[in-house]
Amino acid sequence: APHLQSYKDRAEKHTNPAARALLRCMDAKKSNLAVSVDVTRTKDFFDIIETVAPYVCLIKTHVDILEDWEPSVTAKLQELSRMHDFLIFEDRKFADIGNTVALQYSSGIHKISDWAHIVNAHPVPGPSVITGLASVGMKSKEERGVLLLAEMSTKGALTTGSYTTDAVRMARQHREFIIGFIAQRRMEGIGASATDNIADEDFLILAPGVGLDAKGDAMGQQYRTPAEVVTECGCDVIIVGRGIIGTGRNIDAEEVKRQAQRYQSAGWEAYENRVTK
Ligand code: BMP
Repeated sequence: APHLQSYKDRAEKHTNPAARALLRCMDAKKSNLAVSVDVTRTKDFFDIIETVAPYVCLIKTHVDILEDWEPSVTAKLQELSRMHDFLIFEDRKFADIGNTVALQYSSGIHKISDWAHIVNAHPVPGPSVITGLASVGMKSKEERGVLLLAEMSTKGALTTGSYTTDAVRMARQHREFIIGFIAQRRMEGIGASATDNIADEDFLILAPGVGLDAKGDAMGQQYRTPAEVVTECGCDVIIVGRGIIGTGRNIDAEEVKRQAQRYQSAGWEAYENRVTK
């Protein structure tokens, strides 16, 4: 089972270049921490990224919330990604017909496929959402991969039961491009039939809804600790936003750095407790 293997071993075996790059980076930096940089001003966005960069394997963005976005933002983001060795995940949550998501991924002002190593998609439209994204991402010369949202962290989410199982089945049909899931637990083997070759299945599980102090927010978000998420539930990457960046206003760089270090150690310790068991 992949979750008992080291990130390093999994990096060597994985067939998708973006998944390989992420696992390699996690091993090299001893970090399974992704920071979600949910701020509206470009200056704060880069101040946070430069502060947390040494402690993360991945920076998660919502570029559509930046008020003063301009094309140079993504050029600078890519430069920082190379300089500090982290991957970029645009949390775009595509959820439309194949033709539309292909355009949303490649075009518009953000041209996401030019700079994001990883994006995500809701499985709700069925396999066409994957076909659409793959028509762009699989043609790229760069490392590209997609995560399906198999579960959400919010109270009352509809992503349960057969919806989640069917999401895993959809991913299994496109393992060269679907590198894993946004989810709250491991998904390998779920919904598999006897004819599925699941022995070498290695889906990365990236889990949002992680916090060491708060249990939730006023809008339905629910938090669990890195130990619950990584050791008990077998997730690979912890995604942390406000636990590290605070409210996103009046950013205190020293505090952001302290929290990033704290979550990096907690996430790594939770991983070590899992693989050495
Ligand atoms: P925070 O740690 O501040 O609650 O932020 C969580 C981040 O993860 C947000 O950017 C949100 O869009 C994202 N997210 C989530 O919280 N739950 C999900 O199920 C899926 C997400 O993408």
